[in-house]
Amino acid sequence: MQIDKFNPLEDEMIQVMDEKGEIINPELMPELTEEEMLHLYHTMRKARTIDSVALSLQRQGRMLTYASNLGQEGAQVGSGYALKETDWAVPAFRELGMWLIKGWPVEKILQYWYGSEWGSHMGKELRLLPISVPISSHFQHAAGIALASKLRGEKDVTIAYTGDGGTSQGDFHEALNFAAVFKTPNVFFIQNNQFAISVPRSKQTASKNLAMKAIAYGMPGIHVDGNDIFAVLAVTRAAVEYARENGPVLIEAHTYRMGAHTTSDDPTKYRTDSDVNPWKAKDPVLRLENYLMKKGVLTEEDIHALTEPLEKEVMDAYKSIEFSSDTKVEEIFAYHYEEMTPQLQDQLDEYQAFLKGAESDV
Ligand SMILES: Cc1ncc(C[n+]2csc(CCOP(=O)(O)OP(=O)(O)O)c2C)c(N)n1
Repeated sequence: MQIDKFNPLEDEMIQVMDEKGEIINPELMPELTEEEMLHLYHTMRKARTIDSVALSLQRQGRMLTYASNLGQEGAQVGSGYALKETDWAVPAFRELGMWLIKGWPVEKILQYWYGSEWGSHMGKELRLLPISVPISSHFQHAAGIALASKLRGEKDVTIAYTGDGGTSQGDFHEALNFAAVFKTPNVFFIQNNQFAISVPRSKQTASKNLAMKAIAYGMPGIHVDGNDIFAVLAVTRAAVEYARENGPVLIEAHTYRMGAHTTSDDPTKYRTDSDVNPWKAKDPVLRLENYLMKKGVLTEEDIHALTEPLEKEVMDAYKSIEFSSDTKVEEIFAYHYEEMTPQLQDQLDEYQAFLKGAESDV
């Protein structure tokens, strides 16, 4: 696929597989063995299982706030699978499928949402940055990491994720501008799930699509069906290879957040069943399931047989970290920089002085 030939102004969206799992664009079908396809399917099912277990634990009061990924697994797993092991990934907070592909262990993911700082200690070798809740601020980090890779001649690509809401943030535009000027090896990946909490995509921008933002910065922009894992993989693979040699690419993956924004949100306040229902037929997991069943590599029995072991795996992972939240406040200051910045040191000193004061008050 020639990534720089796509014209986002024409408002087309790249698809490989339709809603019934039929391949409609065979020339774009990514090269994958059957084993790899089953691995992608398994990872999407694992993501879905983590979501449902975490929601249930949160409702039982055993988990803090949780952000659901339901319906976005195709965009997450497909894009993550396009990366080489040494490529960097810089997520927002709704990238579960990509985290699994990158190798962030299930127990660590659950530990993060459980509220323990230790969940974010994923080790340097994964080349995965911790969750970033401040919207799009991490786009600046992604541009910086890619510039560093380029200056060191390492040929690694840095992919950064945000939602449609994140594209309204100044950091998003600054990072894209910087990356295009310095031709950094970045892929900027927007999961357009149609909402930023209750604010619909139509209130973020008057542009026809988000991919066309790339044109103003001077980089290729591609619009892809985010619920079609083959299309997402094909587009992201091509974008990653383009970025490795030439400079940044912007991808908009068109998807839908089927669940609530987080466990503190009630989406019935701002959307109805008739908004959500049409997206059920576009479900990325069902779509891949249909394809694999037609191909004869997956049966109804296989599909059901996965449910219990996955639930057990996720629940066991959770039990291994439940009650592990003994983070000391000092650890929060110590982790993010190799050497603590003067500002952080000031804050830590203030905190320790406060503790001393509190002790002497007793
Ligand atoms: C800088 C900043 N402003 C506001 C918020 C509060 N906030 C948390 S999530 C969110 C919406 C994000 O929407 P989007 O980027 O579309 O991602 P999605 O949640 O849909 O995955 C907002 C406004 C924040 N975390 N950071």
